[in-house]
Amino acid sequence: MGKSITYKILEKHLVSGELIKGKEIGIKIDQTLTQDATGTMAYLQFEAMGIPKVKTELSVSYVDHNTLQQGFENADDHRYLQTVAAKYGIKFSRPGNGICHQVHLERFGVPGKTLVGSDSHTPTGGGMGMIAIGAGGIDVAVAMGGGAFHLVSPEVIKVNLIGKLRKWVSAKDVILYVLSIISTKGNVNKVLEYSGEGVKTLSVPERATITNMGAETGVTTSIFPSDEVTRKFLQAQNREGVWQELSADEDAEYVQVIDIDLAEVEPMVALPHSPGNVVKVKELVGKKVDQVMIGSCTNSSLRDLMIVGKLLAGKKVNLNTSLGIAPGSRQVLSMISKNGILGEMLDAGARILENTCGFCIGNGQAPNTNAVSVRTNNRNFEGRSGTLSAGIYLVSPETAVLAAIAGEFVNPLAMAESDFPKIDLSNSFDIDDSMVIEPTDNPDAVEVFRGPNIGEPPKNKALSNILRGKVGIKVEDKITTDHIMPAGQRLKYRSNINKYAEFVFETVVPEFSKNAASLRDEGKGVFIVAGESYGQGSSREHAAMCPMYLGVKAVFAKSIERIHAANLVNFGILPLIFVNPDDYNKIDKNDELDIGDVIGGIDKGCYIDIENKTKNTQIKMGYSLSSRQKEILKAGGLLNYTKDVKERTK
Ligand code: MIC
Ligand code: SF4
Repeated sequence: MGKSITYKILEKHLVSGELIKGKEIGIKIDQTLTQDATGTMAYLQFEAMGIPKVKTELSVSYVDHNTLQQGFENADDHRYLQTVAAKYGIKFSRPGNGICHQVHLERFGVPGKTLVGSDSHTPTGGGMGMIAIGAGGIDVAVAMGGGAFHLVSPEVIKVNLIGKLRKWVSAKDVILYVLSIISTKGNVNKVLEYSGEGVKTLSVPERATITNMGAETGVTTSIFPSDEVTRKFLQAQNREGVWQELSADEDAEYVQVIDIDLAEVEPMVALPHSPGNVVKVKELVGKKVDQVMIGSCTNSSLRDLMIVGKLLAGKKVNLNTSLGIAPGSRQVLSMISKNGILGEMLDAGARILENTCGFCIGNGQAPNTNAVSVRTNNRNFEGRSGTLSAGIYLVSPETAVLAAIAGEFVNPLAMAESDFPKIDLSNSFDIDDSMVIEPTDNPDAVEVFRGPNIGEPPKNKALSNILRGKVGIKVEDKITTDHIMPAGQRLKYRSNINKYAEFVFETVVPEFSKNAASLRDEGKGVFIVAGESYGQGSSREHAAMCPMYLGVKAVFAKSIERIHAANLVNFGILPLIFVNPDDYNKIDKNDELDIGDVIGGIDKGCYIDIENKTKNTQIKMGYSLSSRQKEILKAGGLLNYTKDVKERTK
């Protein structure tokens, strides 16, 4: 049996375990990336490991999430990140250089290499044939220290692309279409591998739009072959030397094949409040639009902004609609400023925003009450935009810009084919890496800057054999990490766990944090009860770290998403799954629970019994943990475990 691209790369990087579907493996990581909102904790944890210099081929620290700098906190974090990068051998991409995934694709990605990033959209790199995986900051810290990254050997789904997209339909519509087929649930430990003759009709940034938003399906990652198109992209970035061809064997093994005829794909839109609520744009034609935001790591490449600018040329933004545009990188911004496209945008009445995550993470541009906000980013979770009552609609740049001009949804396919702009994506990009600071040759001379916003990573104790406590919260299906640990205005506390923990479940049950902290102070455990797909969305380990700090000991859910489940283990919280999903109905908020012989339960097999003292019932919980994860849990988290291993191997 032949091999998929995924398995070829994994095999080359395998350092532990067997590459057999469903089994845990450890792989060597060539590159890492962090962004500022997750990076501060990742580097604090890296420092705590006591390793003098990163051991990867390349590690880059980006600042792109928190750049509003209201108050001293963000700027303090940036200084910390800059100095820690200089000291430990990490490149530092300064605020203003662009969004991590876009810049990494342009300047650092290498086909065939492995990348882990402390951001769930790290799979953007799959657009150029990398195995690029999002993870919690501490997993990235371990990888920087030369440790393996652990994952379950995935099931690979082939997405066979046939034909060519019509004019007015673009990569975003393809990934929204994929989401309409496989949804946001049930795709844990899978990889989407694209293939077929349609692949060569898509440029690298278009492929990256598709792999980027693959994150919303819950797969481990998505990957495209590396071909002539990839070579040309790298050549235009003056990096042709790192190119290598990558393709799957003819008879490669896949668990499923999804055929997509690109010529049949229509403009799609994800309705509020989930990227999986996908319908065709034509169903919304005429719906009034209050705000349009174009940008984010999904759709902010030169290609996307050139199309947007050309469509705006000579037109005006509708008077009842606000249009904001945030280019993805300084390279894109600089190029559109030189070729006149930026001027077209301004003349049309667009508001030009900084080339960062910005609106995508709720950092500014909150829409009006009950707004219809049409955006090109990848997530439309309730409240993430900063306005709880607003509905966010995720679309392609083409659909977005037409809505901004008309003030309502327009079906791009109703436009004449000949009106679709012709763009020249010249063969070379403007290259200027002067906003990437190289690490120093003299690390001893660097003093790491720690402003008052930089706290210590919280510590946990080894797991107790008996857990007693109360259910602190009971939530339903599809609770995202944005529900657990809000970003937006709260982002600036990412480096200060003590403070940030005050906002756990802020938009769901505002008093959760206070109540949990009092239970913790009384010496009682706190439990979370959840439905399906708990912890969807971002990789933010704060959604595990802050609950741990508040005394959360276990999550009982119908299912838990991959990155969040790994983060829970990394912070010593038991991720338990209802063996019988109906048992979800047998536990309520404030119920007193007892779990006896936890350690025995973990060691023995795959079940733990919990006793609901309030209802006088027993519930069977299951788990799927590797032996390594069991040891991490027993140690009280990955930091303790890593220290223990270091001690033992001294
Ligand atoms: C997101 O898109 O949700 C984020 C903000 O980029 C997160 C990371 C974070 O919470 O800092 C992600 O995708 O992992
Ligand atoms: Fe930034 Fe949004 Fe991309 Fe997350 S999804 S990295 S917040 S642009």
